[in-house]
Amino acid sequence: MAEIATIERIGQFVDEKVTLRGWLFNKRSSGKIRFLQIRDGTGSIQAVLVKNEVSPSTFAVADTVTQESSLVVTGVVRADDRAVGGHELQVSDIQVIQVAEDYPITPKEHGPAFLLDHRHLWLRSAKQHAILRIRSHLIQAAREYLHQEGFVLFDAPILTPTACEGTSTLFETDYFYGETAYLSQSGQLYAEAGAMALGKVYTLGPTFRAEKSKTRRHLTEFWMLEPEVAYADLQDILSLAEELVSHLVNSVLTHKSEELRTVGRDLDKLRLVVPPFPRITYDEALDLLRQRGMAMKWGNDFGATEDTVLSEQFDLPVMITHYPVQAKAFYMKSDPDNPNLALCLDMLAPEGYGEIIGGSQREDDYHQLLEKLAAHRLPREPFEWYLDLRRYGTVPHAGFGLGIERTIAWICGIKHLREAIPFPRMLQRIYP
Ligand code: NSS
Repeated sequence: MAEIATIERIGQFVDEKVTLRGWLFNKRSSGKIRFLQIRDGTGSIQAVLVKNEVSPSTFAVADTVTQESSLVVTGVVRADDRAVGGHELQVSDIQVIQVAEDYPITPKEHGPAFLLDHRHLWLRSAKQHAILRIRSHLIQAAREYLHQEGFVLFDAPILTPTACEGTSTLFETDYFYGETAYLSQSGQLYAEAGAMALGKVYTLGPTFRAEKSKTRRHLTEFWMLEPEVAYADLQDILSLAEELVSHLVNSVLTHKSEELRTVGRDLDKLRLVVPPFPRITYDEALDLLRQRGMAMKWGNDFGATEDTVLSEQFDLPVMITHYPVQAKAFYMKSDPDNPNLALCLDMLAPEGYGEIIGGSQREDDYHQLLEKLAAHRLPREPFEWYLDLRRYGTVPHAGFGLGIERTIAWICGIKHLREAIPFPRMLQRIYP
């Protein structure tokens, strides 16, 4: 019996006989040789069958087997510089588990709607496979980084009684006894309770926004990483944000360079992502926009167009601080030097990718927070627990949320968020 190997680790088995368990990706033939491109989830490899070296029945399999048929292939691993990945498998035996029906996704071009309808199969394509491996690595790297920095994982609820990021994008559902529950827009408010209990915490989970916008940057279900720190101010989390983001980029560059090449990313652009990141205020950003002929009234938040233009001005992610309070959420602390400004930050990824982080120092004063709730027309009662955090040992604290899919889209250089999550949920899509 040959040892069961994975393509990822095939280099450890040069000149040894191994068994690979996978699927047929592609095939071609040339005279008395058959080339099967096999993928096994960890990578892909070319398996070579030579007519005189295998049994006639094994050789015949190569001619009948179809794209995405499941196969168990045994052979000797050969190092070969010309082969993709540097290795080939010289096949001695093939066991067909299932001959696949006509596979809908062929090597020819397909439109996005077709691919999204077949997302459950599209995941197997080389580019999608690479993006999802980068996603897995990025989340792992974020967890490890925060763990090393002394953060405690703190899981926030998904079903909540209140809004966090405004009432216009809430998904509503009936709860028991006539109550209404909302799908969480952000774990932040709960992370604040966590920070008061544990000091430094983070949440990582799915969040929901009933966004009616049909843009390439909006999902209705997306994942957010939210660190929250007690005894921290805006400056502290600006530093945390740039350290975290540069660590993530560097970690993907180090460990997932092959995948980045598969998605066609310009690695040199990513290598530039080293702190310090440029920091500008909202007013300075407004000036930059005006210089580029984009008239914007002071007081409004930047939209996708403004974010794109701003982020094209920098090679590094840029952090924009001190937005007008009226443009931002109720929980943000106002700047004591200018109460019209919020102590907040947005981080915009370069190359036109736009916002990947939103965060702030939090309003820690009980009376100020009451006023802010009223100004945003939010009811007081469901926020009583949140007000308690200001009644019992309130301290300055701050945090931010990093959008996982936006960060992946930027790092992978893909235009649309729908490829950065296994099953995207968008305005007009909940299938498959
Ligand atoms: O709305 S945010 O700007 N901020 C918050 O939710 C804070 N409560 C986070 C915090 O301070 N703990 O969203 C944060 C990030 C934003 O920068 C995007 O990267 C991402 O979450 N985000 C989204 N990604 C995909 N689709 C949608 N609709 C979306 N909305 C925000």
